[in-house]
Amino acid sequence: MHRFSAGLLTPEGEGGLAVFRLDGDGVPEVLDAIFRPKSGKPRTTDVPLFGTLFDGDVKLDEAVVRVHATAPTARADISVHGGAWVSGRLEALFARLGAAPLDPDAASDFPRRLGGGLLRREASQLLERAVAPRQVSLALALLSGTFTNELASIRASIASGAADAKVILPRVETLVARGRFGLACASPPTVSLVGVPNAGKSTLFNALCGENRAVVAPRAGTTRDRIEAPMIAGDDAVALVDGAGLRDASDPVERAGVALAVESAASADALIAAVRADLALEEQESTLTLARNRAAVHVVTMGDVADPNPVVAALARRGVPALVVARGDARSLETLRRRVVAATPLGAPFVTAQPMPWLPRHLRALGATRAALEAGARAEAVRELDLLLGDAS
Ligand SMILES: Nc1nc2c(ncn2[C@@H]2O[C@H](COP(=O)(O)OP(=O)(O)O)[C@@H](O)[C@H]2O)c(=O)[nH]1
Ligand SMILES: [Mg+2]
Repeated sequence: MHRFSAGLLTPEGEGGLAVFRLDGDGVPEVLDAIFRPKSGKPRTTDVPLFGTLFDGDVKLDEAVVRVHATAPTARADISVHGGAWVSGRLEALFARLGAAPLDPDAASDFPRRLGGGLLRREASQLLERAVAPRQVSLALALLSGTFTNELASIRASIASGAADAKVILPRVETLVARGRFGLACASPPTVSLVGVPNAGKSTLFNALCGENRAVVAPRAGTTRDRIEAPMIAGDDAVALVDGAGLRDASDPVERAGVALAVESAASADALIAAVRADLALEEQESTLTLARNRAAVHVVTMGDVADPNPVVAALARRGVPALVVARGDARSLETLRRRVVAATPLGAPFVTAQPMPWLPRHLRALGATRAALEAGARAEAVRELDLLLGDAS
């Protein structure tokens, strides 16, 4: 007697993603044996969980597992990367665990639930260009239908006329509120380094991205161009930007570089303000002004040249906490990376398993939906959601 059945729901070896369905009373036991959720949280129905699949001690792939709440039997969908290797290994594993082939009835809701439309294609592209685990986790959650299902459900409530706008609006607003986080997950937020010339910005830049990209030299005004490189911290990626130091430059090329740096800083999602320990704060006002009222992490550099404590204390008196980073100290660099990520929208208390918009197009459509609902224009709200869903609804 088979205690579960298993089968591939997606076309064999064709997509960037493969979805397996497990069905039957033995499913919880099988999941306990092969899946370790990253959060360590217990499985809850209908909440996609990101984690790792194991065959014994061998890691097979990262996966999103979603246990169905409404199926007649225990049922779960496992989303993994596409391609023959992972699928083949999983099929062999399920067979060894005693799986029967998946009954077509147990798979029949799949095309409707997953949707094959624009949102799905967008999520596949996100998966393809992901450089950090959080992007993979968002893409897999989206492919399992988090955002699509919530949009379809909101659309149905509006179209049926059953629910009051007062009930629907908060659901739309909840999605909008996650937008900054969603966009930052999908496309790394930018973080600009600012500071006076020779503050050690390029040294920090290279150390933070783990690459020697920016030229470091004792001559002030060395960096002029805007240089960008990915910085990975924990599960996240941000785009780190280095540029010219802030000063009144006489050289026209350097002056153009300073203007570019100020512009980069203005449009960045967060700043790293490099403050020299061996220079009075009064001589670094340009740095502090740029970072005022911004998401910023203040770093005291040159702590080996001068005692950093007076500058740290002077900053504290202005209500600005600062981190002392010694050149080449891996631990303080890692602390800095984490604080930098926390200063961007990625620091918001959301998780990728929640439905959320993650492209500007999504946010615009949700804004239009909200406006239509506020104006009592239900038909228009439905139309906006249809556009957003594309051919998925
Ligand atoms: N003693 C010391 N020198 C540093 C430190 N950080 C950078 N430097 C040196 O200071 C000079 C300017 O550094 P750089 O990173 O180019 O500064 P930037 O102009 O802000 O980009 C270079 O000669 C670096 O080697 C530090 O923490 N301590
Ligand atoms: Mg530099």
